[in-house]
Amino acid sequence: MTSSILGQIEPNDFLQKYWQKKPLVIRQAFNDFELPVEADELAGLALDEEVESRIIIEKGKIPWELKRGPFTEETFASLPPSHWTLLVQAVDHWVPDVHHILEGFDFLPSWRMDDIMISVASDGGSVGPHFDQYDVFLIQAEGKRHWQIGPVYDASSPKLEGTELHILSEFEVLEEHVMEPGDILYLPPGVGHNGVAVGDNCMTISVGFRAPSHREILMQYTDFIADQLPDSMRYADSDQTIPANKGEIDDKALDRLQAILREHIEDRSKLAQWFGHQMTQLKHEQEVDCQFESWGTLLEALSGTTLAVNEGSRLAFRKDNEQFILFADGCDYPCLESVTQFIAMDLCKNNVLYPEDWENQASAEVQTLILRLINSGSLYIQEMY
Ligand SMILES: [Mn+2]
Repeated sequence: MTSSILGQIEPNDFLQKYWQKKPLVIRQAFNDFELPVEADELAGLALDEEVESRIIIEKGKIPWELKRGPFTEETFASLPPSHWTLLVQAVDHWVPDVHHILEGFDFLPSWRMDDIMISVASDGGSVGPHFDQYDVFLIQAEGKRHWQIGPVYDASSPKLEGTELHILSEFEVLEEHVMEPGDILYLPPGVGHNGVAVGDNCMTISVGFRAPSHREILMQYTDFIADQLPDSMRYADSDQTIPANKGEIDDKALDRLQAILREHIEDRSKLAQWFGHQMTQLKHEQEVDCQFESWGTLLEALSGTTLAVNEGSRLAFRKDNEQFILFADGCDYPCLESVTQFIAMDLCKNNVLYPEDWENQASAEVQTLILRLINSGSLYIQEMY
């Protein structure tokens, strides 16, 4: 499943006509779609306390009852015969085959991608008509789902009372589609949608995209900047003249304030640093297989292996005239040499390194980079196949 998930559609066409603009149904998007995870395996994950999961029962103790995992065998045994949905978050972190689905999304920046959520529903199962704040590709993996698609909704749209879920109380249906295994529905942010399982074993894989809100961008970036500033840097007005009225906040005062704001906001290298950290930040603690004290000890362990990016890891890089930084799981790795930069870009693109990348006398910088990425859990040693 390494080709694009857009099927017959050219990625360029998709970006111009549909991305963030309008819904799209892609029939049989994969050449030969294989189920990347079994429903039983998802139920198993929902028993694990490290995994975030939910069950939604339409006719539960209350309408649209929401239960939060981890669950037990008894939870599943006590479910009604129909109209329930199990949702498991970040399945790509736990199941490598699910992670590989992301490879089909090479036409978008990887740092825009969020974790993969998978839902399994019994006949009639649904989470109700709603909208999301982000773009989502809904891949039908098993069974059938009947989708109703509506117009764009927002925070002011009326919601159903008496449930924790955000369900639209008024939902207008503009389009309807029945999705079968291998079909994909793309929805831009805000588009109302309602998917109802047709028959049991309805599995839908949802690939969502991260988009920080303006609020988050402003708050987090200014926090990041503010943490680096000494208290001694102050509003200064050595050019002050006698005010016409001592109570007036004049244009010059605002100019001085704007100059301060601009000075910090226009620092693109700081902006890149903050954004790289932010977009590669992990939601789950990384498991580190083994630590190596030196390149020598690592090299022994590397014989006959490749190095793979951890399925839970997030990588990105930023290069401009002044610097090259690799970001991995919220850490930054400045790369000065072109060979190190090449390795960093290769990792971002292909998620794997081969022996030729470190054999033949890797430079000290390459050695340090690989060693640090392994010791922090961003890379792991993979048996050669
Ligand atoms: Mn949704």
